[in-house]
Amino acid sequence: MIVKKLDDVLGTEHEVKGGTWTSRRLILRDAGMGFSMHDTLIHAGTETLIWYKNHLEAVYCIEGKGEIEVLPDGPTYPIEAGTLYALNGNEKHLLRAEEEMRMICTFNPPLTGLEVHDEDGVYPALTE
Ligand code: 9YT
Repeated sequence: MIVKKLDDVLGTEHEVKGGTWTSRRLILRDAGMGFSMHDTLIHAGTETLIWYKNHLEAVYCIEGKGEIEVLPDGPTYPIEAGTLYALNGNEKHLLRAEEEMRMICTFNPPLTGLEVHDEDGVYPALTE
């Protein structure tokens, strides 16, 4: 059994900063759970291009406000505390934060820990 607090991750290599977000990675691949789980901040006033070609991601907003625009043609959905979105079709999207958004993100397959987006908003596929 794993018991962890957000404080255990802050200031470690598992507090990963992207240009527009900070991801506090709580459960990673080495936990053997089959998914990873992150407590992620999307910074206010930002727009992030994301395209998880190699992962499925579900995101549950617990604080803040923004929107997600599915590319290339929409739709655009508002996001607030209590909104979940699940990218079950590897959708390319733009994530905008009007206020700082705090999101609980789960990835399948799990991230190993240190991934940041490439220029297309992609995390690499795992190679053994
Ligand atoms: C919602 C989202 O995908 N934000 C980017 C960061 C990512 N979720 C992560 O690595 O925690």
